[in-house]
Parts: sequence; C-alpha cells; structure tokens
Amino acid sequence: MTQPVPMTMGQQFGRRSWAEPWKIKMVEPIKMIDRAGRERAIAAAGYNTFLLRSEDVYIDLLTDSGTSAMSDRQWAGMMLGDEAYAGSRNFYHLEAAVQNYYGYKYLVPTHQGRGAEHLISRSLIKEGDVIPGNMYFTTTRLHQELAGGRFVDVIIDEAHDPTNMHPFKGNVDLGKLEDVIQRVGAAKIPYVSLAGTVNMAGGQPVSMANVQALRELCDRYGIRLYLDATRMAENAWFIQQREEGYAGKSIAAIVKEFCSYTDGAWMSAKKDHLVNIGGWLAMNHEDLFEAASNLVVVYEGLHTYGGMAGRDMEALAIGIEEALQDDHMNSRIGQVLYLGELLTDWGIPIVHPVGGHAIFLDAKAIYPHVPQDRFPAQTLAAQLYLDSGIRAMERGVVSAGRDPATGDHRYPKLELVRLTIPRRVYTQAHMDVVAEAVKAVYDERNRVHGLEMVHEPKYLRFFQARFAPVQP
Ligand code: P71
Repeated sequence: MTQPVPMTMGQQFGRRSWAEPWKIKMVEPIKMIDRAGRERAIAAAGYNTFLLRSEDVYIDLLTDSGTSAMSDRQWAGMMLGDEAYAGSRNFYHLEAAVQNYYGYKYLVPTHQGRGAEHLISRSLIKEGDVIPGNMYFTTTRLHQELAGGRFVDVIIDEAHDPTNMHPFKGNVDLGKLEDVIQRVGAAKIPYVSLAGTVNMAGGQPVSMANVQALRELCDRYGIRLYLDATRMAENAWFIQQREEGYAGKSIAAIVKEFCSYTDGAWMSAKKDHLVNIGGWLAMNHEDLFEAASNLVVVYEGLHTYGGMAGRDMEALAIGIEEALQDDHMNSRIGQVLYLGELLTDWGIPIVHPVGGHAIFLDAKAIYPHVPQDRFPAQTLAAQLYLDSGIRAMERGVVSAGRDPATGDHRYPKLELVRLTIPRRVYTQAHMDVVAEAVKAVYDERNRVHGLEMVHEPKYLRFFQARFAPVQP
C-alpha cells in the first residue's frame, strides 16, 4: 500500500512555495484565553472588537495600521534620533526618502494619516465644495466634511460587487466623475481624492491607465489630483502583476510613475512604511505647502517634526526604503493570498479578487438571515473572537455611519469583516489557525441572529459603539 506523499502548501496549490525575505530575531509571546474568558471579554467590550483589551486577543487582525514589525535596521535607526525641537537631521532624511521614492517636491510631516487629512482638507476645501473620490474612507471623508465639503463616490460599479473579478476594482469611473464636474462645476471641486488599493472596497488596486486618464481629465477642467498613498506600494504590486507593460518594472519605479500623475499625496505611514506611528503630506504646489506647513504648527507640531519624535522619523525614512523592495512586497501580499486561497478552497464567501492588506469576509453572504440593521459584520467579528480569540474589524453599516442630511444609517452595499494582516508579524501557521477559525464560525452560521446598538457616539461611531445580542 502506498502512503500519500506529504505536500507543501506550494505543491498543494500547484506552484513553488515562497518564503519571507527575513528571519525572526525577537519574539513576543501570545496566548489564547479560554472560552469562558472570551465570553466575558466580548460582553464587557459591548461586542465591539475595538473595545477589547489586546491582552485578551490571540491573533490580532484588527488592522495592519501601526502593527508591523520593524527591521533591525529600523530599530538601529531609532537610536539615531536627533531630538532637537527644530531642524532634526532625521526630518531631512525623511524628506529625502519621500522626494526620492514618491517624487514630490515638498514635505509636511504629521503624527499619522488623519493629521495629514486634516491639513489638506482645511487648506483646500471651502464650505459647499464637492470632493469626488474612489470610495470613501472613514477618516478621509470625515475631515472633508468637517472642512465644509461633501464626498461623492465615483469608483467603478464593479467595486461594490464582492464577486466581480475586475483586476482593478479601485478604478475611478471617468464618466461618473465627468458627470459630477458638469453638475457642480469645476470651481466647486478643490481636488479629486484618489486612493491606492481602496481599503473599503477590499484592498482593490487602481491601474496605471486609470490614473493617466484621470490626470488628463483633471487637466482638462483645471482640477487638482491628490493621492491617499497609504497603501500605494501595495497598489504597485498589483500593477506589476496584472497590467500590461509593467511585469519587468520594480515596485519603486511603478510607485514613482504613478505619483508623477498626481499633484501630491497624504500618507498614513503606519501601513506600507512599516512603522508604528507616523504620517506625512507631500505636494508639488507651493500654495498648499505654504498653507499646510503653517497649519501643521497649530495642530501637530513644528514643520520639521509634525508630531513625530526624531527617532520615529528615522525609522520611517528607513521603512520607506524597505517597503518599496520587490521581495518584501511579494511575501507581504503572498501571505494575504495564501489565506485567501485556503478560504476560497473551503467555499467561504470573501471579496474577490483578494486585495493587498486583508481578507474581507462577506458577512451578507455568510448571514443572509441577519438584516443589515442587525449588523451582520459586527456580529461575525464578535463570533470569530468567541471561537478562537481572533480579532477582526467590522467594515459595514456601523463603519458607514449616518447620513448627515437625513440622520439615517448609511447602508453600504458591502457588509464586510476585515481580517487584516500586519506586515512581517505572523507566520503561515497563524494563517492556518485563522482559516480554521473562520471555517468553524461559518459552519455555525445559522445559530446567530445579530446585534442591536445600545450606545452610539457622534463621530466615527464604529470605534466606541456598544452592542447587545438579539434573540430570535
Ligand atoms: C485601518 C486604518 C486605521 C483606522 C482608521 C479608521 C478606522 C479604523 C481603522 C487608516 C487610514 C487608511 C487610509 C486608506 C487614511 C487612514 C487614516 N486606516 N487612509 O485601515 O486606511 O490614517 O489611521 O494613520 O490616521 O485600519 P491614520
């Protein structure tokens, strides 16, 4: 009798296995608390994974934001912090890294992404303005609204369909954009807000052809184009893999070309750039630089640190360089794809194609019997924690918030739970444990009935809202 030959994961999926371009030098212990403890913890957190204590979490897939592992070079850089109040040498290193890899002329540092969103929104948006963009992001849209603007979604329709296999579901629908311009007039549009690998659509990329066409359209109407570059390096990987003519180009070259079609960018460096804190706003126009580098001293700190310590800026400058290496990006997104392949093989409904930073579980498809005002995604995230101490994030009706005009819930088409993979932190074995947990929760799907919201804060409610289980 012949025994089955053991197969590596690569062999099982009909390809050669890949491995991370690093080895582990320091570890942080984690543990799973028992079922009774998990039941107590999630109830105490009001069934909101943002309100759990991290100590009670086993594998933390809440976010890839600020949760990356820094390299030995970055930690060495932390020791080289020049903590002068003004003109720190680490600022000039950071400025050079942004100029070199992203190609923008001027840099304004900020403590994280939303600091930069605040500065660009306050600098450019006037009461009554309209900001078109490729799907909202929570903090981006809130800052646009707080500055007096209104966000209008101009992403292609395919982005709202979790099963559509379009390779660039982050693309702007140029027809929708032109309609908005014609309806409100170019004078009311301070800029188009373009995001790389669109977070709320499932980490879906924008093609080079789309940004080129967008540039032309914006030029025709004299409108500026600013980029949310938070996960632009990941976007570049998809262009390299999927777009004709880019297979032989490096991630760094693709990022630089993409940014050359835009007028500037804001950045949450806590993602692509492999640091635990940091952000920036960069631009080519001097008027925005003037306005933002003045406002930054009011809200963040002096224009040569913007809320970061010197050591943070040094780790960030080094992180930029590491983030744009092809072998890093292959293993980063390779790990996300690995988890996606397992779940797909097991018939679990997720957003396709798999995006750059996370797997998005389709809560509407998993819990078709839970109406959207019973918060299917919030419910699924709580169930996953109960099963195995894995922390995920709701990205559905709770995140979408209320319409400021009508006060009703905004009901997004996508009702998702995000399993976000931190960079360089977890192993393939962790991904196996996650896949098995998702499968266990999926198999029990008919036993849950949803949640009701019992406390709702005014701003960004998903962070602090509290829920209670509903009975059938
Ligand atoms: C993520 C985050 C962090 C977050 C923010 C809000 C709700 C839940 C979690 C932050 C982003 C982002 C994009 C595309 C700007 C920010 C803000 N994402 N643009 O995905 O994804 O940056 O957090 O550094 O202020 O978990 P900031």
